[in-house]
Amino acid sequence: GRTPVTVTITGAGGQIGYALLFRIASGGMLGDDTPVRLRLLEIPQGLRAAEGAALELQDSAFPLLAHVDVTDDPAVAFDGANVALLVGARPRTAGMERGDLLQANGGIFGPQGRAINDHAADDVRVAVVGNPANTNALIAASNAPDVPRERFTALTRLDHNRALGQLSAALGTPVGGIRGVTIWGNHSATQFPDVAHATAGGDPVPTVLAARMGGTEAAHDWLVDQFIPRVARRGAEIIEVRGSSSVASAASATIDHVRDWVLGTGDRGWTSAALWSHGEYGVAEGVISSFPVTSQDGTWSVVEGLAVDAFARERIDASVAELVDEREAVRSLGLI
Ligand code: NAX
Repeated sequence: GRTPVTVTITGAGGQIGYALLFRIASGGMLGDDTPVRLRLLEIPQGLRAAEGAALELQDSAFPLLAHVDVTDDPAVAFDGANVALLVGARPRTAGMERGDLLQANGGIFGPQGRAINDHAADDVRVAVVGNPANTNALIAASNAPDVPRERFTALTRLDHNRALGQLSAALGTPVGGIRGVTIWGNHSATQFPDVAHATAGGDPVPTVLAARMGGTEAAHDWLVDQFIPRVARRGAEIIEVRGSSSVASAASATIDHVRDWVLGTGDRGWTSAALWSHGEYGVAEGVISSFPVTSQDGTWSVVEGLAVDAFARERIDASVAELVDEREAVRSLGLI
């Protein structure tokens, strides 16, 4: 058979880890013909939970699952990693300032970036899920000088999927019939879910919205007052309704992100992912910001040439300004 692909999952003993592992092991991420070897990284207090998940993986008898290792040593966890899913992070607790949060996460993502640099496979692809995801990805990338910057990404696919879900419900179009949605900027409340170039069932979404809502102004109001905040604050809504944060949808989005990255987006149009900026669309260089992206042969590319109107410009700039701010903060803390 084929050589197994090594997938490292940090925070594997946590909630998202638990939802991710079984989908990866059943072939949902890398395909039905690709065996996987899982390496689960936890901190000492999370090891038992990860070990328990490993027992259940064994009990699931997945034909594609070649091996599972559980460790609290990043050097072991990232050894030979082809795919690294950085899920474990330090959550913000009551009274914690942003500087404290970034400092604590720098203590995680700096060493993990170095371990990836020193131990991962040459083709390693990294997806950061743990928040603040974009800046954690920047810290990891900055601590891995031998790994191409393009291999460090942060997840905005959950935001993208949330936008698809909201549009689908508003328009009565199945999600599969909607294309050309973009999440720009940071995975935070400043993100900009953009439907200016989207189509539903082949029709331009702005036109369809205007027809349904009684004019372009009403459609714009719906976007500003309902759609954008609902998508950007969906995480809080899930906590309120479910009594716990997004887990299965976050794991599902992580699977989508890696599957599209490795296997390609094909003819399904673009999706969203946060990538190292080279200045595309006027986004500051050297922050990890969400863009419209396609993937081919294992490489993401930013979709070029989309028109950005004044409204979009303002929203993109505001979210990028937050990323630049976070970068300044981690720079002044000596984390990058
Ligand atoms: P949990 O608290 O259930 O799990 C996190 C796990 O990470 C814990 O088991 C903990 O022991 C472990 N961990 C902490 N530091 C570690 C380290 N240095 N090395 C290895 N493991 C470590 O959180 P969960 O619900 O799984 O969420 C994980 C992260 O995803 C959080 O940071 C959360 O904010 C983030 N999210 C990101 C989303 C996105 O779209 N980018 C959406 C969902 C989620 O909110």
